[in-house]
Parts: sequence; structure tokens; C-alpha cells
Amino acid sequence: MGVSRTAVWKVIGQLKEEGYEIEGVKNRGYHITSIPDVMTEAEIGSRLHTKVMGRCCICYEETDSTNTRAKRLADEGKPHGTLVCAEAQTGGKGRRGRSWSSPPGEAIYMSLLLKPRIDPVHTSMLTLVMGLAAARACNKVLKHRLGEKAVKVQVKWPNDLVLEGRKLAGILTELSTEVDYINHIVTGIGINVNTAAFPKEIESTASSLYLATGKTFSRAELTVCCMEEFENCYETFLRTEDLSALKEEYESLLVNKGRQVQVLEPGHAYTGRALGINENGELLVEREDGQVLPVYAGEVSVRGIYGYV
Ligand code: BT5
Repeated sequence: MGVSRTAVWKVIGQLKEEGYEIEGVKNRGYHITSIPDVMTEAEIGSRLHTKVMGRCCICYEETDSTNTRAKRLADEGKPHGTLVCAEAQTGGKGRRGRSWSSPPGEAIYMSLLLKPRIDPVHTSMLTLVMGLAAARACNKVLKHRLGEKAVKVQVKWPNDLVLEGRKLAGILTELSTEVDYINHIVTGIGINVNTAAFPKEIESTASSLYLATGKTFSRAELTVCCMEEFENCYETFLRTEDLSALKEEYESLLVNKGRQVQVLEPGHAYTGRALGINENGELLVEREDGQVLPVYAGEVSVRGIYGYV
């Protein structure tokens, strides 16, 4: 291949430094015996079979927030479908100024840059599309590893994934628009994969795939699986620009369904029973007087009356 032995040896040395375990057999070559759990362009890119999502992939050891990074990269002209990942975030963001705990090496922090030609008011549905795709991906890897009896990841409207009643992942979708034109959308997700312990403040509400199963998972593999499922769900979403074709599956995973919820709208709160979602991704809440109100994702938090869910 026109590569000298010394050049190969050098690269093998670099890979070993990254954590790959490699055996060398004299006169035959090298053999990778163990792959480290790293979020690198090589680990993600070599497994990816999507058409668009994640084809351009940029990974950082550390960044402030992958959402903020993705927005900067959008301004620099990076294409639709660009995936931004980090091993750690120093300023991981939740919604409305809240923060996202983002220590190195144990979780997925990623953001996808999208440049769709859709009506800006439909943007909040992309949070649900990402939620559904990520829940599908988590359930796929769980089933692959643990079989039919695997615990199941559910969605908590509008932006969480839930495992055994605790928060496994959170999604933050941000929009940059002109008056009626979308410059770009960034949808970011943090998934607790191999996390063994959480900070005190979230210890009783957060979980990880590891804590729920006692097993560790390849973050790169789950990332790729999320990209594949997202591409699929996104194409379905774009056909109608709503959730009509995804609603049934979303509702089958909806942890709030049939439960009492408290809707915290700015300036006013009420309780009711969550019935499901409508085609626009609004949560349908039946109030005590029998009236059914659609709740728009952009403005509210929904709490279960009995604890986090
Ligand atoms: C969210 O906000 O759930 C959206 C989180 C989005 C994080 C991703 S990571 C990649 C990308 N880059 C970013 O900067 N952000 C995105 P919200 O619904 O506001 O929930 C935030 C609340 O969840 C916090 O106030 C904590 O109570 C809790 N929390 C923080 N870190 C957590 C974690 N790692 N696991 C579970 N819960 C957490």
C-alpha cells in the first residue's frame, strides 16, 4: 500500500495511546484485541451507514456545550446533518438556563445541526422526533445486549427519556431564524450511558444504562444507532411536517400516558390526566372538568404528581 513499516508502527503507537489494545505478531502484522469506549470521528464514522445524519462528524475532547459549538459551526457553513460530539462539556445546557451535568468519558453529549425548510413553528416537534429516535436506539442496544427481557426506555413529554422512572436523557432544541425563515436548528441530546454515580442534586432522579443494567455500553455504537433512527424518523416527519405517522409509536413509549400530570405554564399551573399527543406534538391533558387542552411544548414543564414522572 506504499506505507512503510515505521509509519504503520507509529500509527499503532498512537492507537495504543488512545486506549486500543493491539497485538503484534512478527512477520504477520497487528490485530486489535480491544476497542476503548471513545467518542471519536473514527469510531463513529467507521460504523455509520446513514445518508446525511452524522456524515460530517466533529468530536471534541472538551467543549463548552455541543449545542453552542454546533451553532458556531453552522455560522461557519457546516452542512445539514453535521454531528457535534464531546467527551465532556464545561457548560452543558438544559432548558431555560438550567445546566446539564457533563463529566468526561461516561455519557453521550451530542448535537445535530439541521437546516430544514419547514415552518419555524413546527420546530418544537423535532424534540419529539429526536426523543423517539433516541428511545428506539436505546431500546435496540438494550435488547441486543439483554434480550427480550431488557428494561425499556420510555419518553417523557416533551424532552426526556426515562428509565425505571428516572431521567436517562434530556433534549434541548434551539432555533436560529429570520422573520419567517429558519437559518438552522440545533437539536442536542445528553444520554447517561456508563455513568456510575451522579452529583447529589440529581442522584435521586437520574439514571444511566449502566446503573439500570449493571452493563456498560459502547457510546459510539449508541450514537450511530441514534443517527440511523433519527434519519428514519426525520424523513417520516418531513413528509407531512407533523407527527401523524409517528404519533402511535410515540404514544406507545409515552410514560405520562394515562397519568396525572401537573402543567406548569408561565404564570399558571393546573393538573389533569395526560391522554397522549396530537399530530402537532402537543400533549393532550384532560382537566377535571372534562375539558381537553393541548399543551404546547415550548412553554411548559410537565411533572407527574407522584415524583419525577
Ligand atoms: C434538558 O433540560 O433535559 C436538556 C438537556 C440537554 C443536554 C444536551 S447534552 C448535549 C447538548 N449540549 C448542551 O449543552 N445541551 C444538550 P431540562 O429539561 O431543563 O432539564 C435540566 C435538569 O435535568 C437539571 O436542572 C437537572 O435537574 C437535571 N439534570 C442535569 N444533568 C443531568 C444528567 N446528566 N442526567 C439527568 N438529569 C440531569
